[in-house]
Amino acid sequence: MKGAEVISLFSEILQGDEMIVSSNGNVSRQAFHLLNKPHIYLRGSMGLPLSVGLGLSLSQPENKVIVITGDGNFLMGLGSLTTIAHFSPENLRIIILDNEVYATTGGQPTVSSTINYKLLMEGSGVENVVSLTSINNEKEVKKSLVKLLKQEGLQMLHIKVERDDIKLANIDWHPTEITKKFHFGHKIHFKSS
Ligand SMILES: Cc1ncc(C[n+]2csc(CCOP(=O)(O)OP(=O)(O)O)c2C)c(N)n1
Repeated sequence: MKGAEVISLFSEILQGDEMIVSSNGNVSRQAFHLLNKPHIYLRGSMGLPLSVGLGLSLSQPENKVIVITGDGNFLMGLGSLTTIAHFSPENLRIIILDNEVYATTGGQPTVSSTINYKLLMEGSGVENVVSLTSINNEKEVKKSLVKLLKQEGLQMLHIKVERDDIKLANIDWHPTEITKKFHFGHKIHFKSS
């Protein structure tokens, strides 16, 4: 399966009130076009989806927060993995779409091919980890996504995906617009100090 195919599969099983954080580049573009709802589509700097997902899950404990990240982004923000495992937010789910490259910028290899994700995440203290290391297993991927949404507690799902070179249009919402639409769409009100 390709990353975009996983995201569209995923969009079929969402219940509607989940909060999604997608990593910058292709993953955010694909999520933006396929999910077509107000979520946090990160743009610009890499490496932030784990920390943004952690902050969001702690500040919005009533909502399920789902981070969808490329392997490049996940690895750049790896320090947050141990913090996430330590605080273990019940409402947080992390999905890694691992194509072993920085596809957005032309396919330079990441260091993903030599990482054992299950060991990495479990060693950091995450208890519920699934790592799908064979590509193209749609049935298995769907089953794991359904389980990820249903099962209680912090969970991480690592999925090897095929490299996808299709260039998608940029996200045509400015980051401030993304934030405003997200707040409005999920009825989040911040108290002014
Ligand atoms: C700090 C930083 N470094 C580099 C870039 C350039 N850049 C944008 S997306 C991207 C690749 C992201 O890789 P990954 O998360 O694996 O997703 P993929 O592109 O494979 O879908 C890179 C290198 C950036 N935006 N920010």
